[in-house]
Amino acid sequence: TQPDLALPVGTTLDRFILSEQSAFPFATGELSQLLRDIALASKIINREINRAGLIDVTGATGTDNVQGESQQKLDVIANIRFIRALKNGGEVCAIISEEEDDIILTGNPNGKYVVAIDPLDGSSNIDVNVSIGTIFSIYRRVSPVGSVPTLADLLQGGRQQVAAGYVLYGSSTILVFTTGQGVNGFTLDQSLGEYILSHTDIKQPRTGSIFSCNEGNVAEYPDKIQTYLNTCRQRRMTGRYIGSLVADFHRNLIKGGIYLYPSTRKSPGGKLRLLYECFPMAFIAEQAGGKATDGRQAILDITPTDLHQRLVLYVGSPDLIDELLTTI
Ligand code: AHM
Ligand code: MG
Repeated sequence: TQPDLALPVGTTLDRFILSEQSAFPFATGELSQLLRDIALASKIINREINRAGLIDVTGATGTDNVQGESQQKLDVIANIRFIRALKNGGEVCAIISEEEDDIILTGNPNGKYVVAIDPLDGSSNIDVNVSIGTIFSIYRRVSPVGSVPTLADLLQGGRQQVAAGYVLYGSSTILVFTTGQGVNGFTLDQSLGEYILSHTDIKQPRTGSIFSCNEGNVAEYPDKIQTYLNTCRQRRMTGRYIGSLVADFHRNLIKGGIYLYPSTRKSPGGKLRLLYECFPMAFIAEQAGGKATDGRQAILDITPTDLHQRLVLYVGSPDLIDELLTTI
């Protein structure tokens, strides 16, 4: 049967995923299950974030937290939760997480997929009730199913992503993802515990009036970037910077704008991580009509060499990125 590609606002995430899957007659449903696993883990994290101030107070919820683990920082809890969900799900053979140095083998050598994840991004905002996020990227493994996964499975390059997304734990919680057929957003209805389609086929405005960067670092940015930022100010564009990539990206995706994380003295090659920050955001941006570049080439065309490689990132509305590229 023909899939219903234009599902209405109000559709549940599960129904949406099933519908996308039916567009591929030979799909086994494993990717669908994987997306559902990530969604479930994110709901658990969402719950933990919402009462973060309480779990941190020793004794307020008992000495152990809900996972039966001693009280731990939220980013560690998020890491544990996502890895557990991906291990239990069975579809994933290997994971790279911002929180761990090496590839994590899930113990499912028959899993067809590998995942790169930043379980809780925006660490400086975690303890102060400001928006934070989860970022994920999914690849089909290149090593034979049943064998031990290798580095090559995770270093395939951004164009090989089969899906990517983020969860923004903000004034409401929203899951935004793409499987290469456009970008859709699902707002968490807390009373139902369900993600509900709220933003269909998201398109980034061609241009916009927002620029986002850490202004405290401006003196360290390359001269040409400083020149570009001066132009933004002269035009009276709006400066907005949360310091959580997911939140800054999401706002600019919806309203139109540009996000910049240039090189600084502390991070000469850029700060953001290629595998679980830049690649997934670049995939989503391109699917929404936006652009992502390091100033030299499209982020998705960069060949990764290292699991935790860092990169300069400029991402946003296509006209603003084009203009930046003519300046630098
Ligand atoms: P993190 O992964 O340690 O949280 O760092 C990534 C974050 C991004 O969310 C955000 O865009 C950036 O770092 C902010 O960096 P800065 O505080 O240098 O402006
Ligand atoms: Mg991060």
